Amino acid sequence: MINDKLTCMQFTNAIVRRPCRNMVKGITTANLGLPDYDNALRQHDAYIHALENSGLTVTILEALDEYPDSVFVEDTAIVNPHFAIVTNPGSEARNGESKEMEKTLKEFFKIIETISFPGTVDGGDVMQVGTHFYVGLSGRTNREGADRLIAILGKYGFTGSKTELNKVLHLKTGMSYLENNHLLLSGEFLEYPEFQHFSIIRVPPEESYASNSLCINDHILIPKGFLTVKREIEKLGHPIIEVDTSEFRKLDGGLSCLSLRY
Ligand code: CIR
Repeated sequence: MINDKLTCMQFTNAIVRRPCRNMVKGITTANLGLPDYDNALRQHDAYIHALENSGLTVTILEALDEYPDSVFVEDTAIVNPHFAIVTNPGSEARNGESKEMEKTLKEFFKIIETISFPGTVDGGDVMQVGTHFYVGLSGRTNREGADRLIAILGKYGFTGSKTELNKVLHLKTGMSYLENNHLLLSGEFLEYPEFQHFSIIRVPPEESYASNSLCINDHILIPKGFLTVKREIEKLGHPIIEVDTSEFRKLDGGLSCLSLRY
């Protein structure tokens, strides 16, 4: 399933959902003020262009006002070219989002698996590295959900392991796999033994938001305005696309949260 010669994860498709007006009611710990809806729409347009410029065909779903956080589609499913796993998001306010996403996934995937109670999983806690998946145990993803996810992945020849996190929202809030063994890593995760075999790009605390970046088809998307991280990633030699996600940051959301890629 995985081609060793590839340098970045090769994807052909992405699914995004337009931000809704109610996004101002989204869950947040950020203390950065309320998002500006019109600016969020402009930033979302630019995000879609960045995905397209990385070679993806993007399916754009309509806004869902009943779910203020529904722009963060990554949490609703785990997808790859062969199958989709509909998650069971751990926050009550967001739990129905995955049912909405399932309707779309049925159009694109023949095989759909699901995580259900008592298990909860947010896709932001799931990081793929080749045929292995790191699954964060967080305030959103519980042990039952992670075990169920790893069992499902096992049916398709993938492995999984669990990592407890204490300080950040999701596993990928603090790390991104940039292929070829490069791991962008920050905060509490820097000393975790399970990540020490990677070639670690240390993210300084003041740029921790940029730990959530995206490697797509030889391009690396990074959030705009994080110069140290940008300089380090430039050394990998991939074209970099900077994307301004400041309105989504106000809701604890980063680059990966805004799409499903497969
Ligand atoms: C939430 O708290 O669920 C949203 N405000 C942010 C979700 C960000 N998603 C992600 O990191 N995958």
